[in-house]
Amino acid sequence: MSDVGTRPRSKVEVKTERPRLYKVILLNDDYTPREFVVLVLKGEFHMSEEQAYRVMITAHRRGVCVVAVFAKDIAETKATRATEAGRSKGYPLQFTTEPEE
Ligand code: TYC
Repeated sequence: MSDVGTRPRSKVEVKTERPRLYKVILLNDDYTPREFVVLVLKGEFHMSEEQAYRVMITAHRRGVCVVAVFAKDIAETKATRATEAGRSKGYPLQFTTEPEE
């Protein structure tokens, strides 16, 4: 018999890192109507009226509000679509993304 399988092997440790999540951030502006911001949040981020209103009013008062976190490509797609929804109506509404710590 050969010694196949009896020698100690050096183990290769495989570490998979969880992909980073990205925040979608809503920015305040002086022109987009509040109701329209709520509409976009409900449509693109599947929020209830109450959740959407809370996020909108937080951005209105503080300048920015985190809407939700997603994998990078999903966050970017949603931010682009939501920003485009405002643009198509002539509003300067903006959504950006940034990585979570
Ligand atoms: N500040 C806007 C207004 O007074 C409403 C608004 C809220 C716009 C939140 C953008 O992210 C925003 N009409």
